[in-house]
Amino acid sequence: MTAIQDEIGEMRGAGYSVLRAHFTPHLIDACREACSPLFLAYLKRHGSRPNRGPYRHFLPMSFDPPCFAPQFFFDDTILRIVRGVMDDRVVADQWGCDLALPGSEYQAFHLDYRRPLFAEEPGLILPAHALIVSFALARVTRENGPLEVVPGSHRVPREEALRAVDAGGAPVQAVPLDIGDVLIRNPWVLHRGTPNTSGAPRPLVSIRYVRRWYTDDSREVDRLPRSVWQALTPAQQSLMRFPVGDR
Ligand SMILES: O=C(O)CCC(=O)C(=O)O
Repeated sequence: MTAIQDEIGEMRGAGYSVLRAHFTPHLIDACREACSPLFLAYLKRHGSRPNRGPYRHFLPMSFDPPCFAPQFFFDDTILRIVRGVMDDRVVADQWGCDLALPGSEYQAFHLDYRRPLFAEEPGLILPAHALIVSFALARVTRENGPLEVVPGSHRVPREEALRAVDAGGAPVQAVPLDIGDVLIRNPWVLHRGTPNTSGAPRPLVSIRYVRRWYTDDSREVDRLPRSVWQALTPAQQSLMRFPVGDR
């Protein structure tokens, strides 16, 4: 089995996988330096209205380089895994950041979807039609709130998986991340944010890839500047489902 097939196997079984030291630190450093002032400006405007629970914000990421880098979206290994789990026609449709601020607490375990694909069969277990690819702009340790996941819970009806977690009968795994590590996860894996007891925000950036037939605009996205769009190859453009701006 190749390494890619191993990762695809992990995604099918556990529902998540971490590629260690995958992105070069200078890409992450450049992203963090450019985004930090934008995060501060966002918090100035919206800080009193957290949208993911107390002291937690999900905000759209800028597509202005170097917040945006093509390497984040078009990485060959990541795309081979994402396409291997779903199919060759996937598109990216979300680019955002979960900012867990000091003071944030445990979230309830949850899945990341608003509506089941088939409302009449909410417990139906289906192959993945979305995957979330995340990387952190600061090391994620026990102190600043790693994501916790319940491996394999995407293969169990949600109510049953939640009952098992409540009863302490399901394994819960914290996912600390170093700079450059990439977490790929099925959003149907039960997960929660954990408390940030450090003195600094914990930014976790995410790209969502979905099967081309799936649409859902539940999360705000920024416009892709026209100049950035025009610099992409046709193959890259066909992977991007984002509004393109005028400039
Ligand atoms: O930021 C985190 O650690 C988790 C956030 C999350 O899962 C959510 O808000 O849905």
